[in-house]
Amino acid sequence: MSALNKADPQVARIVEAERRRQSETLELIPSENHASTPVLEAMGSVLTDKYAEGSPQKRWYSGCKNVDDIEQLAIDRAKKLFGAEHANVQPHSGTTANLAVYLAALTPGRKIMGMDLAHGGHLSHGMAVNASGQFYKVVHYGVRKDTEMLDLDQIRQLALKERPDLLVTGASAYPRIVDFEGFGRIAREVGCPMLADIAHIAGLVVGGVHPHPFPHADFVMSTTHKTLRGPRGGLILCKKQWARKVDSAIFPGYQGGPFMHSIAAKAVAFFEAMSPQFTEYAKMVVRNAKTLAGQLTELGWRLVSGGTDNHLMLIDLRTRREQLTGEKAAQWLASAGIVTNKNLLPFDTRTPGVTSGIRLGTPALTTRGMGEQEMKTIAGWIDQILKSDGEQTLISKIHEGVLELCREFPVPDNPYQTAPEEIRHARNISNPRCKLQPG
Ligand code: DSN
Repeated sequence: MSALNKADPQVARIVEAERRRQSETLELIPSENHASTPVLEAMGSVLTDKYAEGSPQKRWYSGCKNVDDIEQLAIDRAKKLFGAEHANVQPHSGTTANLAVYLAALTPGRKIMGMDLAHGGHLSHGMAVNASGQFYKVVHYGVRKDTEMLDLDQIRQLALKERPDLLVTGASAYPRIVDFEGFGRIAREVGCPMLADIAHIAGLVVGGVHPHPFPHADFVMSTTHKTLRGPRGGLILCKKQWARKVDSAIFPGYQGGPFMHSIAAKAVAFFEAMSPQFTEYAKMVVRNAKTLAGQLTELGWRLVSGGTDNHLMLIDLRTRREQLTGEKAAQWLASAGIVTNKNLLPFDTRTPGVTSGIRLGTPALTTRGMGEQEMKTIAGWIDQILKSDGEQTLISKIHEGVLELCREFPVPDNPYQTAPEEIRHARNISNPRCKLQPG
């Protein structure tokens, strides 16, 4: 950052402040992670200078030889990593990727059926305030009130009644396995294509700790920066017959010039995710989440659906203190350096700005090399802060502990060299970079 420091110290200072904030806090927002330095280097490269509307070998502008090479490499790696027939690596974000799939699969006014945001779905699954809810008819499914889990029989009944033109699966706040095979059966029975949104769980899917959406889904979309630990961005994978429609939905449908620097960084992240270390990382993310969830439960906190199968969990704050809101809880935890987000619970009676829950996840802490012992410590801190009604002396004391833990587990330059001790041991990873061969 020395050039930036010299040229624009004002910006450099803010970037440095964010680097520090990340290194001195415990990041428990389940959609956040720490990308490796190789990913960051690709993001910060000269590829940002190039316009490249179109796709490899089919561009509108000259001078695309190198960006053709990088995009083709990213496409090939994405297809290999996810076992996909076709990949488009250009989406700028997950929401854009979802909208592009709708544009590819549907004409405006057709019907999508997706999970309600209030039950853990996503804005782009048909919320009225999102373009998806304005251009398409929408029917939402949710979780059962008694189990707080998806019930495929109920979803099937709704799908048979509503006859959607696209069935959308996947979530942003659902702590359980999504049964893509079961959803695929429903889509086939209804006679519509299926989209699996794996933005949250992509890293778990490629790490083999969540069932794969292929071959059940016609379209799979993801972000690249959550459990996949790449650069901020999106990705669409699909069956061959949808390839042309998906590509033209992205360009010229929704986007102009692709971000070639991001595409290069996606290529790096796909390469990293093919490594055995990444598989171990994905396993550890889930193991850590189960430990954190188990400990919170033991301490008396009710978790939505009773626990987790993936990287995230939702604490029902009302179980211990009726008046406690997600808004307050997240503020108290943040003052101790524990970063979470307020989140609606299924059937929540509070507003989205207040909420009765907080959402926690383990991808970023696992990248720092933390393991089960640290999860137990953090669960204890969360419990103490929430029970104390945000008592300041306690928060300050816990903040000291948080800083100490952060120093013990720094944000790694290259997470492939800082796997948890037990993983390093099990795999005898001395120089993981040497083991990474382009796939
Ligand atoms: N903002 C993302 C999340 O936190 O889950 C979803 O887009």
